[in-house]
This record gives sequence, C-alpha cells and structure tokens, in this order.
Amino acid sequence: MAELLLDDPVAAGFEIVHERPHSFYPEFFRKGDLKDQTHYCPGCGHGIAHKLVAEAIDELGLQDRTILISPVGCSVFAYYYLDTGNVQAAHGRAPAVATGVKRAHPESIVVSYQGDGDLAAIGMAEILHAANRGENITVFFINNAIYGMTGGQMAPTTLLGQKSTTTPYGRDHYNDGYPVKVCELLATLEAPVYLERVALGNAKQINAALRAIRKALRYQTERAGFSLVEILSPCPTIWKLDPVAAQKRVREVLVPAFPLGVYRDRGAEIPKGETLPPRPLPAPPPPLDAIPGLLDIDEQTPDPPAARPAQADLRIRVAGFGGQGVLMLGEVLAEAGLQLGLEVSWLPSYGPEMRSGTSNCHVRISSQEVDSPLVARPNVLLALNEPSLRKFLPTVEVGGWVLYNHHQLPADIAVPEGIHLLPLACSELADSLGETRAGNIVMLGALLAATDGLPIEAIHRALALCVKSARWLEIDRRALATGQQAAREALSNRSQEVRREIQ
Ligand SMILES: Cc1ncc(C[n+]2csc(CCOP(=O)(O)OP(=O)(O)O)c2C)c(N)n1
Ligand code: SF4
Ligand SMILES: [Mg+2]
Repeated sequence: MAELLLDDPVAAGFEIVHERPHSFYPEFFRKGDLKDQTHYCPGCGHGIAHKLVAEAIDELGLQDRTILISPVGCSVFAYYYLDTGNVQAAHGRAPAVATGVKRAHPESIVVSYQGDGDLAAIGMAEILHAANRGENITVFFINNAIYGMTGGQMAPTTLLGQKSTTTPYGRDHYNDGYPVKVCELLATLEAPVYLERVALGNAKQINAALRAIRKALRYQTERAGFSLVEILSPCPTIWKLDPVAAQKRVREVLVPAFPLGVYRDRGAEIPKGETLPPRPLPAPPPPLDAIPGLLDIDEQTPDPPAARPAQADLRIRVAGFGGQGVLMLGEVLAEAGLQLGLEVSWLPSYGPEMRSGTSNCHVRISSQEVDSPLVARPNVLLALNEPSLRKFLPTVEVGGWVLYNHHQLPADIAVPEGIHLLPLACSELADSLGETRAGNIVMLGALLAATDGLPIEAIHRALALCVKSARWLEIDRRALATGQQAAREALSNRSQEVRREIQ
C-alpha cells in the first residue's frame, strides 16, 4: 500500500491538493553523505524562494519557456533544482547574461536570480543598466543582508551596526556607507515596470512574496518590461540564529530597515479593463544581402587567389608610435591573409594617447586555426621606432626577421644570433614620396622583398579593401614598390659584402 501511495496516489483514489512543483526536478542529486540534503542550510530563504519561483512558473505554465540565470553565491546551484533552461553567470553578471539570452530568444521567459552581494555589490552596474534599458526580464533579488556563501562579509545591504567578518565592530556609515535600498534606487529610473519588496518572515509574507513573483513573471509574458522583486530572506547560518529566530529577525529587523511594498507597478497605473501595452519589439534586422550596402562595402570583393599557401605560420608584431600607421599595417597584413584563405587574427594594443603614444599589434596568419591572437614570440618584428626595437627584439624567435625603421641599429644594440635583420629608413623613403606617414607601407614592401611569406597580389587586394581614399591608395602602392625595391638593393648589397668578406 505504501508503494502504491508513492507511485500513483491518484490511482489509489487520493485527490492531490498540493504537490511538489513540476518546475522542480523530481530528485535533487548530491553526492555521498550529503545526498539526502539540499545545498541550503536549514531555514535558509533560498529554499523557500526557489519553491515560490517554481510554483509561479507552474501556475503560469512557463516551465518550457523559462531560462533561469543562476548567480554566484549560495544559490549558484539553482540549476540543480529548477527544471527549466539554465545558464550560470559570473558573479554579478546575471542581468547582462539575461539581456543577451532574452534578446536572442525574445519568446523565452528569462529570470535572473541573484543574492545581495551578487546584485548590489559587484553587479550593481549590470542591474542598473538592465533596469534602465527596461529589459523585458524578471529579477528575483534575494536580500539576506550578508555574503552567505563566502562566510559572512559585509554586503551593500548589511545593516548599520551589523557585525560581519569585514565589519567586525558593526557596519559604520563613515567607513562602509549606508545599506543600499535597491527597490528605491531602481524606482528613480524611468524604465522599470514593476518593483516590489517582499519578505519571507512568516507564512503571510511568503504568500505575498508568491503573488509578487507571479506578477513579475506574468508581466514578462506580456512583454511589459523590467521587473524586480526584492525578497528579504533569512540566512540562519551566518546570522548565527536558529531558523525560527532568523525568520523573526527578518520580520523585526530587516523589514523596518527595508520597508515592504510596491515601488513601481505600471500595471496598477493602467485603468481597469485595459491591459499593459506590450513592449515594442526591436525592428527586425536588415536582410543579409542588404548589409554590404548599409555598411558601404563594395560587394565586388575579388576572388581569393587560387594559390593558398599550404604552410603558413606568420607571427608578426608591429610596433611604433601612435600615428605611424602601426595598427593599419597590421590590418593590411591580416586582410592579406584572409585574401589567401588563411586563418588570421589581429589584436591591437595601444596607450591612452591618440598621437605619439606607443602602439603595437599582434598579427597571426596561419594555415592552421589560430589558437591565440597573442604573439609573444614573433617570427617577424616590424619596429617602426627605437623603443619598439629595444622592447621587442629580445622576444623574436631564432630564424625570425626584424625590420627596423632606420638605416642602422643603435650602436649599443646587438642582434641576437640567428635573427635576420633589415634596417631600412622607411619613413625617410616615404618622405621622398611626399608622405612620411606611408613609412608603414614602405616597411611592408620591404617585408615582401625580404621574405616570401605573402604574395604581392594579396597585399594589393588588402590595400584596396583597407584604404578608402583613392589618393592614399595611390601613395601606398608607390610606397609598397619603393619598400620592395629598397629592401632588394639593401639585401643584395649585403650579400655582395658577405661574398667579398669570404673572398
Ligand atoms: C568575480 C568574483 N568575485 C568574488 C567572488 C567571491 N564570491 C562568491 S559568492 C560571493 C558573495 C555571495 O553573496 P550573495 O550574493 O549575497 O549571495 P548569498 O550567498 O548571500 O546568497 C562572493 C563575493 C566570485 N566568486 N567571483
Ligand atoms: S549560508 Fe545563509 S544563504 Fe547560504 S545556504 Fe546557508 S543560510 Fe542560506
Ligand atoms: Mg547575500
């Protein structure tokens, strides 16, 4: 009989008046000795809040549409309990993740579930901006006035005078500021649709919490916009109280500090009989074939040349001053790699100054997938100024090439053994063409002459794509040819010298 009761009580003639929400997994698995417990301490508000959320999802029939974003905190494992879609976000970032999920799947019901450390400390920017954008998501904010998971540090909502591991003498507003009232704060914003604070201090409060949770979810189904329900919640373990005393503390200490109530309800502002206007959906994206036109891209991209190098592994560091065209030179190289059908990456790195600060970029051009865009050991260094040469020369791989923007190296710099060096006054050569700033492309021409890594046709195609002005394209083409010519001469003079030395 006992088995029959458990397996199918309806068949046994019983009427089910209350059961575990279907939005909960039938079983919660934990390992070893812990298998009969949830992750939560006895009397923890998270368990109650989970159950209310699961019940509301059931009642609204949203289980198959709901995606829960779990936080970092004691409820990090919310996905072990709620049988919905689940994503776990980095500490504080749940509203940003929820935004992405909701925008990608507008018909899903996206729930961000967060503690007070998560939402109001590290995640304050995320929640403010998601609320301010009026994202059509629902946030359940579990305020237990402490960092539970990490052992009781002060949270933004910790009360004045409350002791925590980081406020051992009690929170003092001179040092630690005042408790942050999240509902009141968000109510200063235009966009939120529904903000209510509830509590888990007794059965009556818990019932009111369920109503608020249900309403917040319903508003999302109506595309009303951003809702947040703040839930004052007991944390018996860190508060060092038994579960009953912890609930009492919610009623007698937390509620007076964080008044319960509705801080915004656009639904209530709508006259009776009318419904909330649905939040307008964003304009649909333009059709794919309209995008080149919108971005002003010439669709007649040349066909890639047939000869894709079978083996390519160029790890290039381009470095110089801001304004020397360092990043652009890297872009042209990467674009040339693309033109050859190779795998490429381009990673810029520059100081805050717009001009004359340092600037460098990492370029990889490879016949294999690029595992990392960082180039720590380049096999090509294009050093457009002396500080860059000094900084990056020691990093160049043996067998690699170093091109330096001067006709000779500084006297105190010795080229490490096995490194090919080509000093060439690229900016001066560009100057003779009437544009000092084309020194970067002169150096590119020199690189083509020195190595046979990239065919010139690919560079021409890349230049045509990267350089928008016809005047500059013309200058760059001449700069490329000048660099090639000058490098060939320099290299041939050098080999004659070497031959002479040998004779
Ligand atoms: C980026 C980052 N910073 C800090 C932490 C450490 N950390 C984990 S949980 C937590 C606070 C949790 O407190 P709360 O959000 O209030 O959740 P509760 O455990 O009280 O439910 C912190 C600071 C982390 N995991 N990641
Ligand atoms: S430490 Fe507090 S918040 Fe965390 S599970 Fe225990 S009672 Fe809940
Ligand atoms: Mg907390």
